[in-house]
Order: sequence, then C-alpha cells, then structure tokens
Amino acid sequence: MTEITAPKSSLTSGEFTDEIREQLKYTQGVTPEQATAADVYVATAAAVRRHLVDSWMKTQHDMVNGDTKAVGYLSAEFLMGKQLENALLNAGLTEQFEGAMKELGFDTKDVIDAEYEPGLGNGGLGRLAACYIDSLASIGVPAFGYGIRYQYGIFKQEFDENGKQIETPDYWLVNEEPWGHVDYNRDQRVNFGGEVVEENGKRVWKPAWAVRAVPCDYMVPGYKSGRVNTLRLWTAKSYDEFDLLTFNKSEYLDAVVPKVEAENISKILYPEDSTPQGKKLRLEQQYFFVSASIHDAIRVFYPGEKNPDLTTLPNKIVFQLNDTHPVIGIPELMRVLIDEYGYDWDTAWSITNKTFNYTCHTLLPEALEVWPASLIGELLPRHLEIIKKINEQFMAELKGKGVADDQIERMRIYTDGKDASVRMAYLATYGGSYVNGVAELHSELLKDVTLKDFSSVYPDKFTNVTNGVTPRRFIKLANPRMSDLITEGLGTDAWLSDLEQLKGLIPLADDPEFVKKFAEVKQANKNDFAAFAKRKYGFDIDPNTMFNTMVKRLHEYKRQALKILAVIATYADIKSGKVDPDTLVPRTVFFGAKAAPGYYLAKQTIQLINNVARVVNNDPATKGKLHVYFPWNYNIELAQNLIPATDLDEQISQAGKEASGTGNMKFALNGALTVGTLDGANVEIRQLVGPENFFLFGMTEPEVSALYAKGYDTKGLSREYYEKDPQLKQAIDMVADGTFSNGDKDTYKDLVNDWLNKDYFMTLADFRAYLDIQAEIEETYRDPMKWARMAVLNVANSGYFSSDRSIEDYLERIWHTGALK
Ligand code: GL9
Repeated sequence: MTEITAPKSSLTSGEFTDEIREQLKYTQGVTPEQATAADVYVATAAAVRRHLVDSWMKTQHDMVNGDTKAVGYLSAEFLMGKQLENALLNAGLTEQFEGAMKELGFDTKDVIDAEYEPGLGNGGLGRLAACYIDSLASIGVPAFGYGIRYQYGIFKQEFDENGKQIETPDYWLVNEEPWGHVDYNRDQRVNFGGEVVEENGKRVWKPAWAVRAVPCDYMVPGYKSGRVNTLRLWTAKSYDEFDLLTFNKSEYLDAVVPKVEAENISKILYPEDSTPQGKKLRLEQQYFFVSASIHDAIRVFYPGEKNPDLTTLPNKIVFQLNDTHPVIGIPELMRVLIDEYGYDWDTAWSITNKTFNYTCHTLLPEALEVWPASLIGELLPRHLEIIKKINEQFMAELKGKGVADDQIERMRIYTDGKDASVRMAYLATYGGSYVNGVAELHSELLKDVTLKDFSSVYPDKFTNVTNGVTPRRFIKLANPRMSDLITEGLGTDAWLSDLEQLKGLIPLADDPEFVKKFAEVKQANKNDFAAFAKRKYGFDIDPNTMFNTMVKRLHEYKRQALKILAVIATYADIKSGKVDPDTLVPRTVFFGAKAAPGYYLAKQTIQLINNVARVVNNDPATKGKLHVYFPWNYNIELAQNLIPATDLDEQISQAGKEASGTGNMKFALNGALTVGTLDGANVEIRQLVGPENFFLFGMTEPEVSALYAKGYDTKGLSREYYEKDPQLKQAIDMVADGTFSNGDKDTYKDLVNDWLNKDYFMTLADFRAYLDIQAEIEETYRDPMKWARMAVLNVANSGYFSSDRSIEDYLERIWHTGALK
C-alpha cells in the first residue's frame, strides 16, 4: 500500500463553522438565521471544496510533470451517489462538520438529505465506475473519470394504484449543484456528419455540424491519500444559441432548433435505443464524450505544444473502455493521430493499440453493441473508413497467422453486405492491449464462449479483474455502527484502506461477546431501517423479523420471478393450512428494482411483486409472519440504508448470466448471508467466506448449458417442472387465477405464458432447489448466535472485494502503472 500522506485535517470545528458562515454570506447571500438546511448544504459543499483545491492542483501538477502514467476511465455512466458525506470523510472533516452543525443549530441528517442524488448511471456498471475512481484517488494513482453530465439521470420510479411502474424524469439539477465546476475555457469541438473528400492524396473529413463540449469538473478526493483526482463530465452546448434571422421572421421556435438539437446530446442517460432516432442519439453521445476526452487528454499532457510527440501518449495515459459504449474511441484516436497530427497508419495503430484496454461487463449477447454501418457512415464517415481499414488489416493478420477462413469470417469487425454493421466488442478486443471480464467465472466464459475465436488467436490479451466496491461509502458511511465495532475488534481503523485486514476478525467469530455485539449492531441497523422506511415510504415494518432483500435491476436473468414465486408458495401453504404459520421464521422480504421503460416482462414482474405485497400484507393469516415491501426508486441512498440492515441477500441469477454482481459484495461486507447460485462473483464469495457460510442452490453453468441442449426453452420443457411440483403449480396457478389482480385472469397472462412455454432463464427448473435451500436457511436462522457467527465470517473474509484490490489488479495486469510518488 502507498504511504498515507494526508492525516485528518487539523481544522477546528469552530474554524469550519466560520468557513461555512462565510459561504452562507458570500455565495448564498443569507445569514445563518435565514439559512435553510439546503443553504447550509451548499455552503458546506463549497467549504469542503476549498479544502480540497490545493491537493487537487498538486495532483494535476504531479500527474503531468511526474513520470507516472495516468488512467483515463472512459465510461458512459458514473453512478456517484450523494457527495457531501463522502467528501467530508475523505477530506478528514467529518467531526468538524458535526461540530459546525451543532454550532449553527442544524441536524446533520437534514443537511445531508438536502443533496439531490445524481443518478448518472443505470446500475452496477455505473456504480463500479464510481467505486473505481474513489479507489484510484485513495491509492494515489493519477486518473480522470471521463463521461457525460446528463441533464436527466436514470428515471425516477413510482408505482401507480395498480402497482405498475411509472417513470418520471429525474431532473437532478433543479437546485444548485455545488460540486461541479463548469470550465468554459477548456471546451472541445466535436464534429459530426458530412463527408470525406480526397485532398492532395489525403482523406479529409468535411463535417456538417459540430457541438461544443464543455467540461464540468468534479473533485474526486482519495481517502487519506492526500490526492484528489478529476471526474470530467461533458455537457453538449450549441455554437449557435439562436438564429436571429429566423427569429426576426417571428419563427421563434425554429430559431432555437440547432441549440435544442445540440443540447439533446447530453440531455438524458441512455434514451430508449429501440427506435432509430434513439439509436442515433446514443451513438452521438458515445462519440461526443469520447472525442472530447481524447482531445482533452492531449491538451493536458502536452500543454501548449503545437507538434507534440504523441508516440509518448501510451506512457502518459492509458484509457480503460468501460464496456462497449466508448469503443468508438479506438477509430477516433486513429483519426486524430493520422488526420490531425499527420502520423502514418502503422505508427497510429501502434499508439492506439497500446493506449486502450477493454472491460467487458456482460454475457448477454444483446448487450454487446453492434452498430449499423450506415449509421456510423452518416454520423462519422471518416471513422467508418478507418474501421473498414482496421477490419482489413485484422483479416490479413489472421490469415497470416493461419487462422481458418470460416473462423476469420466469424471474427469480422465490419460485416459486409446489406446489413453491414460494426461489432464494437470485436473492435475493442483487436484494437486494445487487454480484455478483461469482471469475475473469474465471467472471464473464463468470455475466453471459452463469447470471445472464444479471439482468445484462441490472442490468448495473452485475456485476463480477469474481479470487481470490487469501495469500503468508504459502503461500509464506513453506510454502516457506522459496524465500522466502529470492527475498529474496536481490530484495534485500528486501518482496514478502511487495506480491507484484507478484516481477516483479523476471524478469531473473533469464536468470541461470544463479539458475536453478540455484532448481532446487536445488525438489530440496531434494522430498527433504523424500519424508521427510515416509515419516514420515506410510510411502511410499518417489524424489525424483529428476518430481513430478506433482493435489490438490483429488474431483469429476467436475475430472476426476481423465482423469489416472488417462492413467496407465493409460502403464502399458499399458510392459506391452505398446510403450514402452521407459527412454525415459520417471521420474515420481511424487500425488493428494490427498476425495469427498463420498454421491458414488458420486467414491468409485469414489478406489478406482480407489488400486488403480492398488497395481498400478503393485508391478509390476517400471515400477519407477523410474512411481509413483502417494495420501496420504489431504488438508488444509492436506499442501498446505503437497506444493505446494512439485511440478514439474507438474494443473488439468484441463472448460472452463467450475471457477469459479476457487486451488490453481493456489499451485502457480504455488511454481515448479510447470501443465498445464491454459482454465478458471477458469487463463486468467489463462496470460496472465500467458506461454503458452510453461504447458501448455495441451483444448477451450475454446465448444467444450464446441458438443459438448453435438451431444448428447455424451445420445446417447452418448463411445463414438466410445473406439472411435477405441486407447490410450483399452485404458485403459478395463483398468479394466473387472479389472486393478485382482483380476480382478473389476464393481468399476468404473458408472464405465465412465458413461464410455461419458454422460461429461457430456467426459473421453474431451479424452483425446487430454491425452496429446499430456504428451509435450510430457516433452520439456521433459528439459532441467532450461529447466524451471527456466519455473518462475522462473511465480513472477515470479504476484504478481497474492496475496489482498492480491483484497482491494484488493474495496475498490475493491465495498466502497468502505479501511485504518484
Ligand atoms: C453489469 C453486469 O451485469 C454486472 O454483473 C456487473 O457486476 C456490473 C459491473 O461489472 O456490470 N453489466 C451491465 O451492463 N450492467 C451491470 O450491472 N448493467 C447495468 O449497469 C444496468
């Protein structure tokens, strides 16, 4: 680990209070008496930023002038969560803040709550990017996060009176946003459209239109590292605010069309991509931020140089492509080097190849982007030429290596013909140095299945970096009680920057005193969550029940359906008198999930869960025994409150579908036990915490493949499971017969049809195993000390899942760089 250079700030609470007062006066224009919690939040944010500026400037200076290579993390999503508490923690100002709030007469909670959570990501992939920039700064590696400052983040989720998901826009910039600094003086021009012409034997791009990319900089303070990196998010602006001629003809709306069109590019996070317009906008977004970022990096690392020696670029910065979204960066850097700086093709290729690496985050083929060549040609004609040439070079290279013709055909980056298209994952694999998956199983499947043709020719490109999560936000901030107990148990808080130190808790799992305290912490967190849920959602939750949580995006492969069918089966057993409810472990089941607006079956599942909750929670037969809650709008704040309160976490995806999962890590690190399949990082979690401390069930990936080979989804084999298993049959019948739709038999018919005729993700095939493991879980839970001991061992053995460790792996295996001196 790097040496810690910035101890806790020596500022007193009184001094910090004065700084906040000054900000209230000079930036907010209010007296402390007039100030609201929202004013104090803005003022505090401004005061914290001031404490970070010197380290920020020094980090930038050292990055450019030292001999350490920087990391440019190119990501369409950064799901940061609220900033204030994290910034205070990393600036070493938490205590001073608490003192200042006392002095000013504010509740710290109200001030922290006043921040609007920025939702600039969809889920795990965006949150991972946020954890990684936290770890880069905490380790002291100079880095840029490069992305888009969407005006609207992930939609806000509400439920209507029928339990259906309603999406409303997330205008996170309604109020003052004190963290970002808009830097109009470091803008970039991003061109689009037009044509390529031949001029003096050179191909010259004549673009048709351009947008202005304006950066907004966010400081990314490291924890106790004294380093502050930059998250640079681009906003699209128009070069023409306004067409005066049109306006003067009284065509007021027409006058602002160019402005609206340009600004649409950074308007919204991943718009629907099912329509051609949406697709176009998405490619525009991708090119927009990647082009601006590449030019920005050259500006930063070769300041003021007219003729920079860009053969040194790979020594200055390495770009990590977060999934396929930024892959257009590969032809863009080629274009910049050749067209803008005059390098020859081979030199440009060598630079580009060394500068980029690609992380794949999926196993679902539909998530590997493929762009119609016609669309790329329309928006980026010069890039299409370059991509075609890369493809030609690639195919010649493969031929030279003796690769068989049919394999070469399968590997095409650019596919010819009527539906000519560009496969971004293939472009990234060939165009960069390394390709990594995000958990061991995922990386194996990438090598052996998804990118098999590539790994057979370029085995050395392939590596694994298992995901991780930042312990600062997801342990220290989310779970202060457990953090204090860990610090007490270990006699130090150094574990927060070296999470493997949690291993020191292993002996304490056999100390009944410690285990008891650990159980008390969990209970207190559950009490807190019940109060939070009452305040925020109006739920009446009994904290003396098992808290059983499934939070993640709603997707068929994640199998929320499996969980809700099991809940229904239990409910049916109680109703039919087959099970005496008094023999059950009282349980509260929590769901949190957003469905993509156009994802029909996912939305039906949400509606079903809400209606199961309505029926079960209102039935006196299950009172105190089984309850279901679905807090809407799952986000980072809800995660930080719910995860520390959870006893049992659900990671029940179909084996071979979840690339990694990162929620699973957060739960294990917060003392929840996991029920899960052998999928994604579950495999590694189980290995590390010990199979006896993990509730494993279900088919393995090879078993899944074998069942597909038998025709599970194509021959309707799921129906056999339904016919053979009375509990499963009863649960599905209840969904079909209107029990959860006020008697209406049509509400869930498509969902039921899918289960009985296709069930691609094999929910029915894994149902029996899932019910069986739940019985084992109940038995274990009846012994609270046994459960708590297992939970302690989960925490103690999960230090590996710190994003600091992931970053160390990237540094060693892919980036070949390290911390600033
Ligand atoms: C994901 C994978 O599905 C997860 O298994 C993985 O943990 C994360 C981070 O590597 O990446 N890939 C992906 O597209 N998403 C992931 O969560 N989806 C969203 O972020 C919505």
